[in-house]
Amino acid sequence: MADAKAEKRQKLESVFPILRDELLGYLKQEGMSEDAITWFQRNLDSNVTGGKLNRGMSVVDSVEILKGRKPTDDEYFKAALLGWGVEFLQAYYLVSDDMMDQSITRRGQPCWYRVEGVNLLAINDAYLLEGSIYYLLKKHFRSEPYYVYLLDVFHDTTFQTDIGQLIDLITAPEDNVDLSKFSLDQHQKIVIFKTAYYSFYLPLAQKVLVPLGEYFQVQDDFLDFAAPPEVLGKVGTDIIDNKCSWCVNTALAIATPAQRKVLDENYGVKDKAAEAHVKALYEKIGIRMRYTEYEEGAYKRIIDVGPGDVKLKREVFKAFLDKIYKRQH
Ligand code: DMA
Ligand code: MG
Ligand code: MG
Ligand code: MG
Repeated sequence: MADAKAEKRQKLESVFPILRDELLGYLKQEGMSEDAITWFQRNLDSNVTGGKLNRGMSVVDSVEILKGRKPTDDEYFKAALLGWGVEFLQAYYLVSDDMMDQSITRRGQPCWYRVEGVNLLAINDAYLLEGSIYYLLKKHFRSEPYYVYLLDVFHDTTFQTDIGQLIDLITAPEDNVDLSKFSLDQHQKIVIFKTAYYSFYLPLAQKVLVPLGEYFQVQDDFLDFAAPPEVLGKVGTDIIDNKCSWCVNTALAIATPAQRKVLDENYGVKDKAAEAHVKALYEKIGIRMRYTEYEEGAYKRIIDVGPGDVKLKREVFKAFLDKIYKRQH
């Protein structure tokens, strides 16, 4: 089972160099300098690869399950390309998200904008990652009847994610901590828009996958607090950054007035000691146990409502869910 998964992953990974070379080929064809080509290649290699590839794999798995048979080579390539399209979109968001969140590491490496010589060029590198999606879609799908639909779904989820990032950032400005802006309802809106659409709706384009995406971002919020950086591949910054995270909203929902005071005084404060106070409070309210309860509840809820009335095979749904249930990073 583990081997089959590794094999599937390798197969998908082997498509990446093809796509990368097509993109680099375009720059070559346009007479761009070696410097430009090398820069773009480094951008692609550093930011698109090295992740868990969950989103990309989900696209390929879904195509296979929905077809009910092994895809032909051409079908596989197209599915893999779309999977990589989602990974490119993810890369685009991670590069910009890390700048806005002032994060330090990503996937066990320094964030791209912190790499020597990159800095604010990372903004343009993010745009290049986004533009790459549409170059590849056009190249391979232009004459398909569903081409416009593909463009739509990528554009729509991009816009939704932009809105999610907006509400994430303005709900939790780093220089103005105001926990009265937080609530589990506001948090739900943020996670659905900033994560669920592009991570789960986009790979399969089924509305029912949004709750799954919501659950996934709650995991991301919890792991930011709970997972060791060496396992997570990034150092959590949510407390220091004043993020509207599942953890703080869960704490706010049950805090005594004294605990609320601790949060007001320490949340979003750029100081390790303040962060430690918040973490201690999380432990005190039993956040780990609450998270476990949330996670088990989410799994049951998702499995129950999942396939039912929608024309989506239970198997597709479960394949998604099992990729992330109880994940540690
Ligand atoms: C994730 O938000 C959303 C996007 C669009 C990348 P986040 O800042 O919590 O992500 P991470 O924890 O990976 O920085
Ligand atoms: Mg972030
Ligand atoms: Mg963010
Ligand atoms: Mg996070």
